[in-house]
Amino acid sequence: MGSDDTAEGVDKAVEHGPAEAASAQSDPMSERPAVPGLMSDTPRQGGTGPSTDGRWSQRPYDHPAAGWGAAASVMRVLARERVPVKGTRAMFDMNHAERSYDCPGCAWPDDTKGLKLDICENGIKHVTWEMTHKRVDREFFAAHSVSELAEWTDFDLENQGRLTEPMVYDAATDHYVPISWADAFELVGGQLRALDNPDQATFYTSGRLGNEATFLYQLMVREYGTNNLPDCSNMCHEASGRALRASIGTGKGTVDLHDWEQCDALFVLGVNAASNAPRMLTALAEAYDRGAEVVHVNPLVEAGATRTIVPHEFTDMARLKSTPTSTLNLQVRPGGDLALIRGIAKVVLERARENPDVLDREFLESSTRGFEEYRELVEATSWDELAVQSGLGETDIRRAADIYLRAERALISWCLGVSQHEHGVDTVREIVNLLLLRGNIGREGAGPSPVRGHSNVQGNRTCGIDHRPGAEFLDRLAEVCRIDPPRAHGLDTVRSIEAMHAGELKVFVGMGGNFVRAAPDTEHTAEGLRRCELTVQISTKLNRSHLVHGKQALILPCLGRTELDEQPGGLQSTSVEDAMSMVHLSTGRKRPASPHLLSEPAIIAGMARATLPGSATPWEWYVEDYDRIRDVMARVLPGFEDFNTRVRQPSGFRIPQPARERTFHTRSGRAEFCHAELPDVIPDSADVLVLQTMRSHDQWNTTIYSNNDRYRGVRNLRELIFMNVDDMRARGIEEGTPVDIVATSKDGSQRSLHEYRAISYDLPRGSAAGYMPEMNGLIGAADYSTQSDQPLMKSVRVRVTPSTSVSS
Ligand SMILES: Nc1nc2c(c(=O)[nH]1)N[C@H]1C(S)=C(S)[C@@H](COP(=O)(O)OP(=O)(O)OC[C@H]3O[C@@H](n4cnc5c(=O)[nH]c(N)nc54)[C@H](O)[C@@H]3O)O[C@H]1N2
Ligand SMILES: Nc1nc2c(c(=O)[nH]1)N[C@H]1C(S)=C(S)[C@@H](COP(=O)(O)OP(=O)(O)OC[C@H]3O[C@@H](n4cnc5c(=O)[nH]c(N)nc54)[C@H](O)[C@@H]3O)O[C@H]1N2
Ligand SMILES: [Mo]
Repeated sequence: MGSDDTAEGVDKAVEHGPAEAASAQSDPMSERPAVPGLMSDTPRQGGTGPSTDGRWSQRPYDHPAAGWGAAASVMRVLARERVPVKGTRAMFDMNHAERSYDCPGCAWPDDTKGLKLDICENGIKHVTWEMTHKRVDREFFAAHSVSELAEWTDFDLENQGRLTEPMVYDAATDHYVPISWADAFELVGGQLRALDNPDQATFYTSGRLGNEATFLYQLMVREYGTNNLPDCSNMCHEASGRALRASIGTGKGTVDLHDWEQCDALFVLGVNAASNAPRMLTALAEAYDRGAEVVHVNPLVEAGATRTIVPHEFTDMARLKSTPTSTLNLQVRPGGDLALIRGIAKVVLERARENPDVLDREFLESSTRGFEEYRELVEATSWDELAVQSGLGETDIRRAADIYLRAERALISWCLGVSQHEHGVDTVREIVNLLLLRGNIGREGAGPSPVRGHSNVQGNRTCGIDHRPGAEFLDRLAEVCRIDPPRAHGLDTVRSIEAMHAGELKVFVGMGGNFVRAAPDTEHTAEGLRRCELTVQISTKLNRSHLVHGKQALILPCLGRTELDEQPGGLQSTSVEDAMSMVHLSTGRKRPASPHLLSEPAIIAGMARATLPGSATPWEWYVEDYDRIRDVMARVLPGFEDFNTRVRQPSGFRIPQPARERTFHTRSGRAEFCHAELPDVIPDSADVLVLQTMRSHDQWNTTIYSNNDRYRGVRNLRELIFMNVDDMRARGIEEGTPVDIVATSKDGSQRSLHEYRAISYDLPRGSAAGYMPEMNGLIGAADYSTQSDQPLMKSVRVRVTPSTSVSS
């Protein structure tokens, strides 16, 4: 089960010692708190990737992104999942053929021209991971106790294949044993009915859930009586949503792919496009080719920020022809984006003193509020401050400003590098401030463009997964669905974990995802889940969250997006919304992994009926034909009118985006300038580094495909920390040697990881980087943004020292 993926570019690598070298010492684990759910008997604390005794190596990657390395990696994955033929067909079906399914990977929109093969390496990996022929059945669970499985790596858990039937935890034997669907629903319903009040249960959503299931899920939860609807978005783009809502009256970006094709300047902040939104590479290369300027803002120069081989241009691949994807790379300090953007605004305002037409004065006057105050704030901010806080020199900021000013149409996009910080909301609002200055919103080729994560995370929010629902939405839900939804705000991800510890939560339902691994403070989250009376996981594959469970626990296996969903009304499709607000249908094409699987809507309906026996909602009738769910959604959700007809148009339909038409649904009816103070993002002590936790190229959030990170030149290693070489020297750390990492939380508590490999990397002094989810254990429960309640996954304050327990 070892890692069989080979990293491109490692042939010239200096090979370091085997990974075990660091672990061959007297047992340092004994003095450490055990990290629940991780491999307890081995010093390899991560325990997420495949076990390996292969040698690890790292060398800079100097090839263009995508290309044949990507193609070769895909072929290996297809072979591993034993689906070469179907896998190949699957990738041609995906996103394109009539009645096909939407890529369950990222939320980047499809190429609506429909002429090209809009697929990517990681999307294919993702689909084949779901399509595997391997199965986790009752014999598997009979053979392995939960305690035994808890010692397995996360890779090995998921690598067993697809779950096949509902299972319930049997405490007497410490095994999961089969349970009928009816009994499983009754167990959920019985527990929920028995709670003192509905707020003692929480209902998590991962961003994979289709819109129809989403709508039913939130309906069930609200009819039951709570708004406890935490979701992965609480860890992802919550900040973006809140900022955009405050600034322009809608929680989404305003642009679509056409705008990406029209802009003259494109700013890409905090995105690792080559790994996490590979289809964006095409847009970047096309932009460059037609003469648009592309600015990448990132502490790391990621692979997609230099050159790419356009993934679907097979002739380019054959000729190894690459296209540049950038005109300027700015290696900002972590959290320094706000200072950079303010610096650009400062130059814009400076120029406007000479030439007032630099500003879109008419737009500023007619459609915005708070401009003069913003001007004063920016002018009062010194270049020294901006330079220190951004980590960039004035010259670089001016270069970026020149690009912004030269552009008739500018588009700014961002992802987690912006949102997962203390000042994520202020930073996104500053991005909007800058756009407003030159009227770069609500016209072709211009606007804000958050790059969403999960394929339907945006649709989930649109369709009601929101722990802070608006009154208007609740009123319509009440009227159309004839329920009395609760009005008080519910719990998000961070607060759900708190409530578990306070004994206020008894039931956790996870609609997809891998909560214990995705959430911060792994040990603390695990303990919270263990305190629950019941944990329910609706999943496709076995993961850590099945093994870190409540007193009672259920695994409810569901159909994946690639699979045929047959109901009495015929073959069903579900709809999804991409990062640019396009809603379209997705229809599975493959025979289900097991005849005992139910669709997510069917599982929700089953739980709802058992929980709400007297409910007037026609749960079973909805599930017979999803058109019926869409008809109700059309009446509740603005922009979904005539849903069933419009979603069947060839590329679906776009949800109206008032801000795109320069209609701002803010209280003032205008776009609002934000006047945030420039945050101080520099730690007090020079000893402290700001650590970001990110994805490797070969993982999907908590799903690890291999221990390689091709574009960062890493092979066979995940327990690493990338550091600036001068920071290493200052701490007496040699290249590739083991280090201990101690994080200090906002509340003063400390968490640590031991024997991680220090790797020198081109990143700003004072910063460091490593992989999630291994490093989630460093992020304290108290470490979330007060602006967004998002865990601070991109700014963990750490001290790094050579490992004490190792004789070098
Ligand atoms: N293959 C694959 N695709 C995915 C995912 C996956 O795991 N695998 N996950 C999906 C999900 S849910 C999401 S949300 C997205 C995540 O997509 P990304 O946001 O690309 O995810 P990360 O790997 O966390 O990378 C964060 C990036 O931000 C940069 N960064 C860190 N701190 C800062 C900062 O302070 N300022 C700036 N400007 N940049 C910074 C990092 O160097 C890195 O390039 O991808 C989605 N797509
Ligand atoms: N330190 C740190 N932590 C992070 C982040 C970070 O950057 N740093 N990123 C955060 C972000 S942006 C996100 S979005 C979260 C991700 O958090 P989650 O969404 O909770 O995690 P995933 O790893 O995407 O979930 C994978 C599991 O989903 C299940 N699954 C897959 N497909 C389906 C399906 O079709 N239906 C159902 N019901 N289940 C399915 C499988 O069982 C699989 O094991 O992690 C967050 N955690
Ligand atoms: Mo995400």
